[in-house]
Amino acid sequence: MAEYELYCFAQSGNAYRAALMLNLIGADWKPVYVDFFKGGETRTPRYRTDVNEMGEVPVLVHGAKKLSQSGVILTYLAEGTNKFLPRGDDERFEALRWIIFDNQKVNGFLGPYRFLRNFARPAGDPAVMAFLKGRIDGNLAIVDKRLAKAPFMLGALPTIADLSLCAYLYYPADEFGFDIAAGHKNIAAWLDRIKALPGWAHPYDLMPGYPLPK
Ligand SMILES: N[C@@H](CCC(=O)N[C@@H](CS)C(=O)NCC(=O)O)C(=O)O
Repeated sequence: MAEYELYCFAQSGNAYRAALMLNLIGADWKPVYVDFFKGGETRTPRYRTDVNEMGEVPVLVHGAKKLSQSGVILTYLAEGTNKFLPRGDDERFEALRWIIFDNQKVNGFLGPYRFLRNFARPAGDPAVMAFLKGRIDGNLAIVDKRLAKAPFMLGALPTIADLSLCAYLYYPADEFGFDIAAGHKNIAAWLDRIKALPGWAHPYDLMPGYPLPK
């Protein structure tokens, strides 16, 4: 049995944060496929009782511990392995600040936008899509500006703040209908830097469930 198990599916950027971290730290891990699209597994009473009362992926199982919320999982892995760990109190709070901003305002809007565009039937209402797109553009610009100062979010080295923020940005541009990297040059260079780290893999290669059956 692998040391870590991660409940996930390929299309989930939220789960990708944890899967990427596990791969980058060279952990002994295996994915546990969650049938979100066809089976609605996260909404079943069994999932909510046995796996996660919040009805979400990712969920990390490590021995007797079962953790959800990607920010918590990233923190747990960083503290347990000393990798991608923010150093000292100032960096720790700074990482938390960006992880919360990301969850609410960057990938917190990108995830639903991509879902409504690609997977929801009927697809998202145009007014809702326009609202989300406006928020996404504004918030990506904030991240891009920050990345003009240093190679990674907190400075010279990558931390869990970077692994959180990149969650949806490696998915194909046509799933969003706009090219994030093309519009934000500092984000594009930063994505290349993360991609160059040993152990990096694309979400569709790292987690099960791609492509979706017709
Ligand atoms: N803030 C959470 C978000 C998790 C989340 O929304 N996961 C989605 C998949 S991308 C999910 O499981 N949704 C299930 C549902 O809404 O029923 C995290 O970072 O882990």
